[in-house]
Amino acid sequence: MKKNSPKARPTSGTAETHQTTEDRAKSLTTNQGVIIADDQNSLKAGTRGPTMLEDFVLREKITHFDHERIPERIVHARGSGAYGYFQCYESCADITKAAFLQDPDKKTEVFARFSTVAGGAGSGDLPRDVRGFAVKFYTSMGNFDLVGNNIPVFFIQDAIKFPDLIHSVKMEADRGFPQAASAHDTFWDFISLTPESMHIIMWVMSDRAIPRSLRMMEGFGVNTFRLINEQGESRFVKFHWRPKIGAASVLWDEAVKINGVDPDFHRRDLWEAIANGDFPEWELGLQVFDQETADSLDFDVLDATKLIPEEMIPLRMVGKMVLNRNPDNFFAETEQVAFCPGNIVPGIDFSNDPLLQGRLFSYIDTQISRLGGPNFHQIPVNAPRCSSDNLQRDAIHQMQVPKGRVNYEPNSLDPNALRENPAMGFTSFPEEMSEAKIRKRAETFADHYSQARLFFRSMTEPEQKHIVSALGFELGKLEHSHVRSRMLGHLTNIDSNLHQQVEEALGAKGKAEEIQPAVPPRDLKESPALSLIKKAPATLQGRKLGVLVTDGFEAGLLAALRGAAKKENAQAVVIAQKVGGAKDAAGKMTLADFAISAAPSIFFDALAILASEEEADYLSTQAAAVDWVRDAFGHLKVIGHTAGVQPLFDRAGVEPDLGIIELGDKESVGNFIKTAKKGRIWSREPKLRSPG
Ligand code: HDE
Repeated sequence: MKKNSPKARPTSGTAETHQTTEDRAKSLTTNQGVIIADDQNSLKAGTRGPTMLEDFVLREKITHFDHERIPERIVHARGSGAYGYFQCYESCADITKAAFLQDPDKKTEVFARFSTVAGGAGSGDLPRDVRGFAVKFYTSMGNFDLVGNNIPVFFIQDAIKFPDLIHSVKMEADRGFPQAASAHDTFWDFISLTPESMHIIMWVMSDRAIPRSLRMMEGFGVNTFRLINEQGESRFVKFHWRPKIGAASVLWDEAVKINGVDPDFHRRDLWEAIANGDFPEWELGLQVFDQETADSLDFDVLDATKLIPEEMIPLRMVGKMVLNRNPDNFFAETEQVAFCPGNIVPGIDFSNDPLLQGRLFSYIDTQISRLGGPNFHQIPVNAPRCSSDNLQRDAIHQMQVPKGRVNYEPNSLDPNALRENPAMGFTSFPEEMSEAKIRKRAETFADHYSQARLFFRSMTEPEQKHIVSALGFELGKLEHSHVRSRMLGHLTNIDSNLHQQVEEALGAKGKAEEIQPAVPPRDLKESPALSLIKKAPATLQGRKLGVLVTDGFEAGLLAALRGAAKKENAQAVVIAQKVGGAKDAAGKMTLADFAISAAPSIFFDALAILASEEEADYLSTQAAAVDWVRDAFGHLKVIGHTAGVQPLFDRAGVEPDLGIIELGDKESVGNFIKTAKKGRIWSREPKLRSPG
């Protein structure tokens, strides 16, 4: 065994770190394979002289570094990804011949990437924004990319408006701000002139746009697709992902603070969950319907600003996706993954949704400039796992060495040449077409308010209040009052209650511009499935419990909390004033996971304070501890506490309610966990926060 020294070897008394090896295979080399003897010093004319141009080791290293970045995605630049598998529950042969939906014993590898839309690659994880939810299925019949979002509808109906939408939401053209934020004039100017966006505006102003975790997001294919079975029968389909541990969001005040303290909050959470073996899981649900049903709906299924309420067409749960492997290299995999809604497999086909049709062109085109040429499918994360070969040749970044003379077809020189396969190959559904070639929006796309109203009215009261607050914040930031007035006009068409509350929040009574709807909005039957709160499961699974301990705390209580959290598949995190830990009542030291300054209560779903009376008094004089408790209370979290914390609670403005639970015996721990499983104490909110 040759020697490999990880230790520092100072040279000539100047103390730069040299870690050396005698093993050829473990040696640093240039890209040409030349072994590097010294990676700490460039070649100079004398120790204090100028650097020599001939230093190919230095020049190669710096040149490569200079080109390390590739153009970031124009949208969805900030993302986090992971590998896993998809497994169907039963054969779906009745509706599709897609290979990955046939055999429940078979696992299909997947790569999923979640993203924000508007911010750059280095922006924070918690802006108010739509989240991308893209999944690449490496199926035995080719790659299928389900490139969706965490919101089931979109801003626009026709792809031709996408560049305008994105220009309006991105940093304003002259000033270069705001980054990753919709609260500015150009966005609302565009939106207020685009009535079709009103439905998604309700969604992005709701808590859906500030998810608690990427693991707690629903996903949607948004556009309508087709499923085709072996008999060639076609049905329409809407794709849905449902997180096994339930969907959940943070509050706006939390989002703002999390973005400051830990801009990687979502990325870290996904990475750590997978690294800890707590694999995130989603179920795939299909809304399947035939042409006749599509014709009977009072909206157009080709219009991506509309959803089909689950109460109308229930989801058929067909399988699950488990993410169980972090990428080895962020750039090579998460950055270079190239999704394309045009990547479909036999058994799936497109609809004529004009948004989808435009997307089919856009993604390949963008990958060519982002990844430098048309061979991006050869990058390992993008390569199909089944055999794939054709006669496309050459081009920049060609990694393969195709053999032989025949690079055309038909041909007769090569007896083993690749051939068409009509029986197994992809064929498009032969939909009849007979209309005029025309640049015109379908009249069936004209109802822009009914589903916006449906969404708002299907929310619980706290959810409605959050929509009002968000609109108050966003519209309150506008410099141009005519844009605000125009938006208020749209809100009148959505719901008069909503409109009044936002007017109130803005102090803009009577300022709404009159907006004539193209089609008068209708009252639709409420859809409880649209509300996160109404369907939130009582669970702590995948959640975090923050336990603040001081010197003199009861070790038994901490053990009971840890045990209870484990039983619920939650993580208990110990926080002390100092990261060195705290001594329990018996004088034994318990290590802390974090000091209080590094673990504000915004990181946790429920909190417990285990303090001796004396130390609780002291905590009440410490701003970090007071903020910790004030935020926990303000964010409506369940707080367990030992006796004697009243001075701390007084300073933090904590008032007793059903979420403030004294901890002492085992039963109290059980009660604390049971209450925490229900989530936030919504009844506390009206006392603390009004939408304005
Ligand atoms: Fe995208 N979108 N999009 N989009 N989209 C891109 O492709 C585009 C739309 C979505 O993690 C780009 O590779 C057009 C709807 C996700 O890598 C680009 C239109 C939905 C991702 C593009 C839409 C999406 C993208 C930028 C309107 C939900 C990130 C980088 C017609 C169903 C994928 C890239 C990843 C990325 C174009 C609308 C989802 C420019 C033209 C609707 C999740 O090609």
